[in-house]
Amino acid sequence: MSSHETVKAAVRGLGVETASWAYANSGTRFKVFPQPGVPRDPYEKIDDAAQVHRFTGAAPSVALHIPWDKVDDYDALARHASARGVRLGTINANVFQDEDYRLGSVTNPDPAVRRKAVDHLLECIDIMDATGSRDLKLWFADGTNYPGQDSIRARQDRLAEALDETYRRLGDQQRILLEYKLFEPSFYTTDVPDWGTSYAHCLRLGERAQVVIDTGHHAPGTNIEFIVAFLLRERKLGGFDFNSRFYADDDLMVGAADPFQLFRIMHEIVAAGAHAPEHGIAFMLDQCHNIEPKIPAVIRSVMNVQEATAKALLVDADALATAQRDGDVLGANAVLMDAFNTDVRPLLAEMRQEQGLDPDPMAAYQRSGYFDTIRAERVGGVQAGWGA
Ligand code: AFD
Ligand code: MN
Repeated sequence: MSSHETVKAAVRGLGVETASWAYANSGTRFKVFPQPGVPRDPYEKIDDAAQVHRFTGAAPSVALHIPWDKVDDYDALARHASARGVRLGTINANVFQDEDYRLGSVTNPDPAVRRKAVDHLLECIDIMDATGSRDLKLWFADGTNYPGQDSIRARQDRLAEALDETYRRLGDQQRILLEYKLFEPSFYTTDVPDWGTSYAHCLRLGERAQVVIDTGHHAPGTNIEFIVAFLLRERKLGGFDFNSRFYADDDLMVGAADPFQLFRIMHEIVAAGAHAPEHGIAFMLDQCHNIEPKIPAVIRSVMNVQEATAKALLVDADALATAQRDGDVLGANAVLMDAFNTDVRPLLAEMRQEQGLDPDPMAAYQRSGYFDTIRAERVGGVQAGWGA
C-alpha cells in the first residue's frame, strides 16, 4: 500500500470526540454572547454534533457533561444519538458550579461537602453504566487563593481518598481520566495542577486511572509533546482535551494557535502507534466557541486534527531513525519539517471522496442550510449554556 494509502487508512481510523458543551452558549467571565440556533437540550446538542460527523466522517462520539446534559432516560438519548449516526462518549463530572464548592469539592475542608462531591462522581458512573461510556473525566477546580488558606498536603490526602472511592466503583471496562490544570479558577494552588500530580495519583490508583492532557492547561512554553511521550511510555496517557491557546486556558479551536505544536504532539502519538483505535487514547475536543459559529468551528477543529495526524503519518520514520542514530541534527530535523510542511489537504480531500463525503466539509456544511433550519426552528425555550 502506498504511503498515501496508508495515511488515508490511518486517518480514517481516527475518531475525534466532540463536546456537547461546544454547541451551547459560552463566554468568558465578562460576557456570554448568546447565538441564534443554539440547542436547548442534550437532544439538540446531539443533533448538532451529528452534523459534524455527517460532514467530516471523523466525529462519531459526543462527550456529555453532568448535570448540564442530565436526562431522565439515557437509553432514549443513546437511541437518539444512534439514529443520527453518533454515540454517547465520555462522561464529564461537574463539581465546580455548586454553591457548596466555594472552598473546593473533593478536597473541601468540610467532610459533608466532600461526601456530596464524591456522591456526584459515583452518580456519573451510574450514568456511564446506562450510556455504556468507557471514560469518566474528572477535572477539579479545587484549590486555594491565598497562602495559609488550607493545608496543601491535607488537600492531597482528601483528593486521594475521593479518588480511591471513585476508582473502586468503576466497572471492569471503565476508566478514570484525571485532568490537570495549572490555575483557574483557583489562583494560588490548584490541587491537580500539572501532569506529575495527575500521574502520581493515577499510578497509585491502578491501570484504569489515566492522565488526560488538556492542551490549554500548561504554563506558556511548556513542551507538551514531552509529556505525551513520557506518559505513552508509562502507559498512563488516557487521552486529550484538544483546544488551543495564545495565553491561558483560552479553549480556542485546536490547531488554530499553533498547528506546529499539534503536529509535534501527533508525531509522538503516531511514533508510538497510539493513533490506532485499539490503543485506547481518547482524542477529545474541549473548546468553547464564544464568538464564532459553533458547528463550523467544531468541523474546522476536527479537520485540524486530521491534518496534523496526516502530516505526522508522513514522517519518514526510517530516515528519521537513521539521522537520529547518526547524530545528524539537521538531517533529523529536516525529516520532521518535510512532513510538517507537506500540504495534506489534497490527500484528505481524496480520502473524504473515497468515504463518500464532500472533500470540503466546511463548504458542504455551509451549503447544507442546517444552520438556517435550526435558527428558524429553535425559537423559544432556554438556550443551553454552561451554567455559570
Ligand atoms: C473546563 C475546565 C476543564 C474541563 C472542562 C470540562 O477547564 O478543561 O475539562 O471544563 O469540564 O474547561
Ligand atoms: Mn478540559
